[in-house]
Amino acid sequence: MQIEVVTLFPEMIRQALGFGIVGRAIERGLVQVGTEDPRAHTHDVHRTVDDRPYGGGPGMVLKPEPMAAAIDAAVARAPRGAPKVYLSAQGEPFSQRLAHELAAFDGLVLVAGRYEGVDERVIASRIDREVSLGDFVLSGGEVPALAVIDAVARLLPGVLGDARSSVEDSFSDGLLDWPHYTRPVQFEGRAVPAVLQQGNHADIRRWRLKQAVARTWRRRPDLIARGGLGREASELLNEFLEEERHGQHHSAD
Ligand code: 4H6
Repeated sequence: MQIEVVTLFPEMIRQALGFGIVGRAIERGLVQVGTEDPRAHTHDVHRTVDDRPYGGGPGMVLKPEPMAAAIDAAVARAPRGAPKVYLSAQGEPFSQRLAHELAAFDGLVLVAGRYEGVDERVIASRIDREVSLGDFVLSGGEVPALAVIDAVARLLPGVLGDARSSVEDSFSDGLLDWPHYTRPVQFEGRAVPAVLQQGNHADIRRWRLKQAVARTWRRRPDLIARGGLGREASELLNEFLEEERHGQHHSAD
């Protein structure tokens, strides 16, 4: 997949992508990431990319001409049909589902805003989807663009080993992950749960599903309402709620 990022801080993108799973995917040529700097598309001595907002108020707006030219240059390098995505708090919520959708394309053009954002006419003429990482404000769209690149890259064939790809399915089933433990068996007075030490794989599978369901119930009840639990998950949630009713509390759950 070829990803182009339109950004006033190309180094921020390049630097961050040198590490870990995504860094390896780029080294192996499974993902290519290019950047396009709107400042390279200015023509005045000051290389001006921003201007005061019509209607007044604080802050500055990214001028349309350099942004549009930078997007056009990025699109010209990207594969045909690559969706143009603008990262902003006004966008549709990003999700694992959207990551899968974007991973199905051969390319992606990500547009990162700065200042108060991009002139709306550029969004109207050149952007296919406006996407938000969540209900919070950042000083630029680069970090969200990096998050989208990471989430999409790990879905591409060959980027994760087979064993790891199936772990991603544990979110695709709509639940939060279960807790993880490694050695030592005792750490600061806390033991690894006995069921994990005993090594009965059927028991371990049920325990993990129950932990995942209980955690999701406590932390993200919206996910349970939306997803509708499977039969086994429903049974395990009832077991958990029953135990909770009888006062067997586990503070970390
Ligand atoms: C577009 C428009 C994404 C991008 C305005 C971007 C949060 C998210 C940005 C801005 C972002 C998100 C610039 C407005 C700085 C505030 C960059 N913030 N901002 N939730 N900021 O995905 O001032």
